[in-house]
Amino acid sequence: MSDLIYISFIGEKTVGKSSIVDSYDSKHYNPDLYATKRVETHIMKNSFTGELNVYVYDMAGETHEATIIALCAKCDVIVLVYDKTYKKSFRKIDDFHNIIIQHIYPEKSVVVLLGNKTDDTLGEQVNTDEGYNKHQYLKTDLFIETSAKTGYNINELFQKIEEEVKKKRERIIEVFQKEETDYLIEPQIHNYICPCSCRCICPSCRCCECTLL
Ligand SMILES: Nc1nc2c(ncn2[C@@H]2O[C@H](COP(=O)(O)OP(=O)(O)O)[C@@H](O)[C@H]2O)c(=O)[nH]1
Ligand SMILES: [Mg+2]
Repeated sequence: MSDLIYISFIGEKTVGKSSIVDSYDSKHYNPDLYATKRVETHIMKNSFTGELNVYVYDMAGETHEATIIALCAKCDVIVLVYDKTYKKSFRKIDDFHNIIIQHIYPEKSVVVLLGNKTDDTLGEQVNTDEGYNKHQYLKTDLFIETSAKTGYNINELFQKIEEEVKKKRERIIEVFQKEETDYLIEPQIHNYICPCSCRCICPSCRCCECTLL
């Protein structure tokens, strides 16, 4: 099992995707970031357990749908970002969600809804309840509000992502192990022994093509 977490940040331009990653990575806010011109990648050491590396794709606001699809297939985590001070970016979340939901595995992928710029309370156009309702409506795994500017909830974001990824990975292993166990005990449940000399204990495989079956 890979110890890398692949994360994509998706959202309208200027919602703060690069600033969130930068704020976590460098531990300070840089108001002079250049606009992302293409898909950017950052490799960061997770600062909580130190066990997991976080690999972030920061997408430009106008990233082509095909690029989003290709990256979604690869990612463990998709963070859908909107700007709390810009209603249009919140509405756009539905479009992005529509694209990604068709191209991810819900059992494997963690989808996060993130409202950024909590520090700008005067400019707020999307309140916490609206964000939370959208999270419930879209059934995203996590909902969080952050400020890349003040650092509010930035560490918590990555911590929660890591916890959620671990949970999903453990669940996949559990299901896989259960399926293996079920397969092994199934013949005993049926209490089946092939009447010919092949000693097959599976009633459905027809491995011996026994004419007595
Ligand atoms: N007030 C405030 N401004 C922010 C915050 N995060 C980003 N910005 C500003 O929003 C603008 C766009 O940020 P950027 O990270 O480039 O957005 P991106 O296009 O989504 O990557 C920049 O001027 C940032 O300084 C935040 O949490 N609060
Ligand atoms: Mg950017």
